[in-house]
Amino acid sequence: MCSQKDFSPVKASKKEIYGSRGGGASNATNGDKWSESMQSVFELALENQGPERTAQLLEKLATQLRTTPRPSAGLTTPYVNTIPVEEQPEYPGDRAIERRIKSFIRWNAMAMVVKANSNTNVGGHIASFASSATLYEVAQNHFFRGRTEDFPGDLVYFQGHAAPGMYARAFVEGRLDEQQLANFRQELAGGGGLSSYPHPYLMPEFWQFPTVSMGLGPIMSLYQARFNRYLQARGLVNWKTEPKVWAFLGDGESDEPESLGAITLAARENLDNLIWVVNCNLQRLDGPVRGNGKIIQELEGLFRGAGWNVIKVIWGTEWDEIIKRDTSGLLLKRMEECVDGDYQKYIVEPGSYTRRHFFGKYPQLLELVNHLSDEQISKLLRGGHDVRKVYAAYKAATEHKGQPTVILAKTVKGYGLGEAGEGKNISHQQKKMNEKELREFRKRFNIPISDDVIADMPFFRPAPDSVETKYLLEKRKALGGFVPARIVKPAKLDVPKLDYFAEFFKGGITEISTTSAFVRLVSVLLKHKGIGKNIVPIIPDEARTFGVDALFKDYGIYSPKGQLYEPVDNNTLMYYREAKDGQILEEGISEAGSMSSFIAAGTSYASHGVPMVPFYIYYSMFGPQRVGDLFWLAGDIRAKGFLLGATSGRTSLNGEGLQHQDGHSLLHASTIPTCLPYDPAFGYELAVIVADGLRRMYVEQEDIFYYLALYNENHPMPPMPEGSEQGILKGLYKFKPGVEGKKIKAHIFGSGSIMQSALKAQEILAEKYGVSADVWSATSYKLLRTDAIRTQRWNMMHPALPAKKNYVETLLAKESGAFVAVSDNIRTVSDQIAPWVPDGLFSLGTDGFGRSDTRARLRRFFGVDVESSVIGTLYALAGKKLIDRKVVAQAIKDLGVDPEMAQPQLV
Ligand SMILES: Cc1ncc(C[n+]2csc(CCOP(=O)(O)OP(=O)(O)O)c2C)c(N)n1
Ligand SMILES: [Mg+2]
Repeated sequence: MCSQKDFSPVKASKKEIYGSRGGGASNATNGDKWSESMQSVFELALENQGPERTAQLLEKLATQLRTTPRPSAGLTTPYVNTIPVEEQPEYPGDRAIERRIKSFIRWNAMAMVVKANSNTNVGGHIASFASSATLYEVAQNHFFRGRTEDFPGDLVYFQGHAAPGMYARAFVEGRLDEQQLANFRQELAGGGGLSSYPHPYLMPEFWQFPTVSMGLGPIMSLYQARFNRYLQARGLVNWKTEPKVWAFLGDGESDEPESLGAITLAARENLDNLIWVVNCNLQRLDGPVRGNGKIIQELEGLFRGAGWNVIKVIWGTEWDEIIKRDTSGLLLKRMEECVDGDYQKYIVEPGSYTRRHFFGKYPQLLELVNHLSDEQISKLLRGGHDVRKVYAAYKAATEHKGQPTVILAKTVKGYGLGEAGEGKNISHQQKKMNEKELREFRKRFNIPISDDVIADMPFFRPAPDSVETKYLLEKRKALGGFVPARIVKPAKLDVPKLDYFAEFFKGGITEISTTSAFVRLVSVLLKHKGIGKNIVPIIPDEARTFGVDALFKDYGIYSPKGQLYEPVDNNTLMYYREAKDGQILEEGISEAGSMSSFIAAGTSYASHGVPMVPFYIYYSMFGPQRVGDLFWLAGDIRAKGFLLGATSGRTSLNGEGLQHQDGHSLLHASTIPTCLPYDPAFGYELAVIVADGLRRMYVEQEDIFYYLALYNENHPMPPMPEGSEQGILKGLYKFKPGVEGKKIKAHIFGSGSIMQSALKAQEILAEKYGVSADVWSATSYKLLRTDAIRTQRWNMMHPALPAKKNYVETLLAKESGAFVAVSDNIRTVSDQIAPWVPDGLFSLGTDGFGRSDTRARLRRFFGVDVESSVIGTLYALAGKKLIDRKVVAQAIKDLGVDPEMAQPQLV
């Protein structure tokens, strides 16, 4: 216990404000002294004032600390590098050679964009890569590991707008040729070109992850890192070394909810296989990201609060000495009080401005830079441009255990572009450079291009036997190969044949919904010897809604921690069972997270050579409407698997109302080129579609995915009509012919639950109105349309040859009468095939906002119930003059439909 006499707090000099992080003179010993001093004050207070008063005093001090004008005080550290100089490792590479390589890459990246824009207006970005070249080059020379025989390769999410830099490197590596570079953003040009951004769909051997829609790269990388853990936990991979997942994102990109919305998951699940690098150039497209604040400090607070390891890389090596020499603490004060808007200005203005405004605010600080010229001041590097600082951060990040790491690297947008756009608000859009600017760029980066050709912006690749080429190739070889590279070794799955699903073809005695049929189908698949283990059921907190909870007990919910508690319902059949090797991904309430898991699982065949079959079942309204950009991305990234939009249909999900009742996801899904949307009415259709999907995706290796609308209305499940498989898959087949012997002929196309309206309407039409209506099951209007437009294009381009008929035309060639479609979706879904139906198609559908009521009332309101289907068919027949209009009027009366009833509002 200390006595009053013993109490002699160490006198701290101001420079110790930097603590052990300042990179200056302060060190761990001083930090210990501070800690000792505070401990002794604490003990003294306890002794003299007692615990209550001591608590009050401490609370008062803590309040003072919290109100210190610094964002998220308590969660942020001083505005200096996280890794102190003393802890900085030696740089393992040859900095001079690496700088030359980087300069060549910088030049080529700039040249390809400027060249492309000199004779076209295809756009492109220079400034993003200019700011992040060092961040990528350090990783390329020392960290990114390529795929080898026994290592799957690190998975790298490159910032989309930095793509020219990745092409430029691949060119210097000898992987791309001049022609490809010259055709940047001109993919349809002769000889082939390069896609604007990372698109595996367009460059399937190069890019792995689409990232340019901001926010998607970050969230996908996070779920990818988690999926890697899932694969390991389930014993599906056996990696000697675990791959890292790297994601590079912009500081502006951090504004996207997808970027930050799931970061707690990474900490909760201890994803130390995940490293994010935020390129903090302080700018986004229009201007500063946080002109009036500090994006680095704001992000540090957020990530630290979320449980991440945060490494700030703010100042370059030249600053070390200046920081060290500041004994007043004023330099840190100045660094902290300047906002990002100020820092941007220091880049654009000459060194004299920085001297006057930054250092000059406190005259003492001027002394720190008296020995530097204005020019030297203007060249004081930010940390993200200093390979030694970046290397230190990457090394620490790759070695860090137990937490994901985020590196916040401060850079300059458009670094090296000088007058043409360095640090300017317009720099994001900059894609032209005049000859003077090109010369300056060449001089600054020492590019060996002569005066007479500089205006043509030739690409520059060092000779194969040059020091630079040898160095660069050796580095990549040592790290396992080139990155990015998408290497797919086709691996077939032993998928079940159609007869495995025999139980679905027999029909059922009890009435069930297609959702229940699906849950049964998945449980059957999970038991399959060939692919059971490859199935990944994904669910966002709706398992009990759809009956997926039946799988909890047998398959378990994946949790890296297992189950640390006894579940409240462990005496029930469907208890909430979490397990370290659980097969189900229960994502909580996050459709974006669930889609990211779907994508990670659906691309596992490419990322890891381990094909997985995701079945993501969710509330259909919260599918493409909610996270449509991720659906679109699933196409780009060549994901495989099944998306199940359950509780589909504007009127089948009764009671839930406007924000739940979905009548348009099928249309959304139809817009994705590699998505096959289906609207099955019966269990056997579901089985045929899933069986064929498994074959196409996992045996034939087609890069496609499925969207299936599922309904929650129970109805009879009939046996499969013989020979209907092909029709089911193509999108239309005759399910139940109308009664024979009637003069008037009609056809009703039904889908999903509303097939029941069509079937009952068929009976009424025959009994009361003398109409024989065939009922067809329309399983996919999109696929019918795709077939039709393909045929149409062929016919248009081959006018001299006999015209081909599309599937719809062929199927309906011998049919006559009126054609009517009825579904629980907006009419545009069925109208997709109208041009090819003989004499047109009359669609009934659920256009308009849903509302809460019973199915019966909703279906009457929207006009898709039995009665409306009868009236619609008669009306279509009257339109073709096959019956008299009076019959329609009579039917409206007979069937008790109020012609003046309220209508869904449509504007
Ligand atoms: C979802 C989405 N919204 C908008 C854009 C358009 N956009 C392209 S780049 C950009 C600014 C990016 O700023 P930042 O993330 O800071 O990247 P930097 O180029 O500064 O590295 C914007 C808004 C986009 N690509 N994606
Ligand atoms: Mg930025």
